Amino acid sequence: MSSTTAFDRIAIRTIHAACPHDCPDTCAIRVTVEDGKAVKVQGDPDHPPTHGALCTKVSRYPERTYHPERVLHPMKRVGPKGSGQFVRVTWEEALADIASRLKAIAARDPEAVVPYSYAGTMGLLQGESMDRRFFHKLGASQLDRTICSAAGGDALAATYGGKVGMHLEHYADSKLILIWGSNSIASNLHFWTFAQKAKREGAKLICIDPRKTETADKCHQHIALLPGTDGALALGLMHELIVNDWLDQDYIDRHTEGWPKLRERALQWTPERAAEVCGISAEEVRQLARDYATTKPAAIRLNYGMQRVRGGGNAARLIAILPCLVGAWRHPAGGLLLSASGWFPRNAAHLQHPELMPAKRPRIINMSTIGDALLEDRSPAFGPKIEALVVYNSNPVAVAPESPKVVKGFLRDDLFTVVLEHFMTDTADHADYVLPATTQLEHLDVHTSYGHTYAMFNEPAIAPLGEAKPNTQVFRELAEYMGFTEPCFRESDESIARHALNGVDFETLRAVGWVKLPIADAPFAHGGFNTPSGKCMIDAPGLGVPDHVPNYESVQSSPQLARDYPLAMISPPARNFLNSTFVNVKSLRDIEGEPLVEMHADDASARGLRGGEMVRVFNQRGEYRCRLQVSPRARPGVVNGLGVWWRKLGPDGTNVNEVTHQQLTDLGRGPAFYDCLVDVRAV
Ligand SMILES: Nc1nc2c(c(=O)[nH]1)N[C@H]1C(S)=C(S)[C@@H](COP(=O)(O)OP(=O)(O)OC[C@H]3O[C@@H](n4cnc5c(=O)[nH]c(N)nc54)[C@H](O)[C@@H]3O)O[C@H]1N2
Ligand SMILES: Nc1nc2c(c(=O)[nH]1)N[C@H]1C(S)=C(S)[C@@H](COP(=O)(O)OP(=O)(O)OC[C@H]3O[C@@H](n4cnc5c(=O)[nH]c(N)nc54)[C@H](O)[C@@H]3O)O[C@H]1N2
Ligand code: SF4
Ligand SMILES: [Mo]
Repeated sequence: MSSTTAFDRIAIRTIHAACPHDCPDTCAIRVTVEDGKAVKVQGDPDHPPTHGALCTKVSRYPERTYHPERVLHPMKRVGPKGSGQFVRVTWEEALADIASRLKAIAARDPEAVVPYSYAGTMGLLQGESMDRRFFHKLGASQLDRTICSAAGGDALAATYGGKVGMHLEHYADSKLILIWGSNSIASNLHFWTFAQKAKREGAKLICIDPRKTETADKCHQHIALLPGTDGALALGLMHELIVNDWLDQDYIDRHTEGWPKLRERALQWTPERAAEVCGISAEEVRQLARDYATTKPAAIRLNYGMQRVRGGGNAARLIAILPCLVGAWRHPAGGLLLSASGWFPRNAAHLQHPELMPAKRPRIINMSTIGDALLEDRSPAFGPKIEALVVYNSNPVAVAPESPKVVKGFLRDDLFTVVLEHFMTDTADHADYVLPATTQLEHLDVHTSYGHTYAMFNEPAIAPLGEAKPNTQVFRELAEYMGFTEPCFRESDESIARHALNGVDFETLRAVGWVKLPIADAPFAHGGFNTPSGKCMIDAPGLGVPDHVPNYESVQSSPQLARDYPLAMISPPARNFLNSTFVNVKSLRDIEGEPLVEMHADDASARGLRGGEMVRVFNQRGEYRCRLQVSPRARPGVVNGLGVWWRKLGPDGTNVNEVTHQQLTDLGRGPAFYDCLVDVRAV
């Protein structure tokens, strides 16, 4: 690791960094450091996909890093669970006690220990290296990291053989772009720049989203379908491609498998039928099909917003098949992008050392049902009761579905909880130990991206603040306290970084800050998908052909529930937060204002609501309070509860996940956050 003195010798320097957040863009950053202090972060204008612009959130990174409430030393709980009362302790005291508690639990059953982490940082080092080695060696339960993208990810794997798709830059040359389940201006800003270029060159932009987002405002057309009906829309489009003879039969014959079976199914989805399910007009389905079939090159930017429902996997498969049916892949500016992460040659064997795991593989706990899991007793089906939880890079008390159960689990007195954090989040409040973590400015890392195809390097810009340590260092030291003697527990961050990606020249990566992966401009122009046959699998082994699957909570699946709670609620990200990160940065929180729910004027007047008042959003699981905004951004029948606020910063100490549920998606066992019925009343 770099030392403080090395930084201090030079008064002003600029350092290559990469944005660590769970955002498709993975921006290249230049950090200006003056006398050991980071004074400015700027986008790096030389980085082709992100070209020198940072979003508002990350422009405030120094404000977040030097925030007066940063956790800067280890802390031990003294008050009751969840009270947030802690005292300062030394690292030695904290690590020795944590190790002895984990040893005692592991001696009974190591599977009673569960790691809980997600993409607070997407770095390969701070997110999936020493930590994984540690839990593998311990024999702890494995964590299935499903909370964001599992349904769509598995859909891409089944269809294309991996999370692969178009190059970001080529969207600039598309003539039609379907922005599908994505609020790009908020969550994928650098894609939007390329879409704008295309628009200036005459491309048509169509947004498919239940919410009239700021992105929808700037597209030529907005199709406001009901949540969880994207599969029906895709089938309706296929119907039109077939009956109008708009298929690229040559591409289908050469590069796909299983079309005849899906063709039969699609023929049953007339525009009228699809339109009724989607809550749109048949003419919208017909026109969209005509645009998609007759404009070339046509590109789809799919995002994870559309797969957080019961049928999210099937819907993503159906949409991923569309570019094959019209031969859109033949052109570099045609095709689809949901995630590019599968293009990166991650060296998981070196990063994670899976061979450290016991021969009998430990059980797998699904992070999306952590509420239920924490409340389970030992049983033959479940295994041991969870006795210890080590949380890092995640804030489950705020972000996991059905928080009444998550909170109850975290409040268990017989649960030992360690949280590695920058701040006292809702989750950290429930810890037995809070350990101070470094931010991206303070540690070294290597990054992949899910929105572009450049490997990225992050050089530490400043020395760790206070007593903060990188996640890698915490697990390195904890391994020593546990008595783990394998040499991999002594490997330095720099050495891990050198081995993190196969076939990417480390010296270039470090010197330039990024390396572009060698991927063909039109990667599937001649087939060559990542599947065993090289074909796009319309009929995927073990899954059959995809179909529309209605939401768990819908008129079709649960008519009584739909009478009791007639509003479908989605809870997409707020523009100025990143999931629950940045909610405590005042300048950004001031822009967002306060937790709110958007509702269409008709739904409001039917409930005697005028807008501006405090309301209860409720269902059979719970209720939370927030401000009502009567807004044209909401379509009739759907309410939008924005952002993942910190519970303790909400008006009643809860947030939107108070009402979401833990039922899982059809593929990937992910959460169905946007498959949720509620009603709303004045407080
Ligand atoms: N500013 C900001 N940027 C972010 C994030 C953030 O919190 N804030 N989150 C990051 C994360 S974790 C991720 S996973 C990525 C991707 O993040 P996503 O969660 O995909 O983010 P959005 O682009 O907002 O896309 C969600 C959009 O899908 C819409 N939607 C909801 N239900 C449906 C549906 O059933 N069908 C369709 N067609 N649309 C639906 C929502 O109204 C919303 O506009 O973005 C990342 N970027
Ligand atoms: N209702 C509803 N719920 C949702 C969503 C939704 O759209 N609606 N979106 C879902 C999605 S897409 C996702 S991805 C999840 C995201 O959920 P999480 O992965 O939990 O993401 P964040 O809320 O951003 O919390 C990340 C935490 O990691 C910490 N962190 C960052 N860097 C580091 C580091 O280097 N070391 C350590 N130790 N900690 C660090 C940050 O301080 C932050 O508190 O939320 C999901 N929850
Ligand atoms: S959050 Fe996204 S847009 Fe903002 S700086 Fe990071 S990668 Fe770029
Ligand atoms: Mo996510």
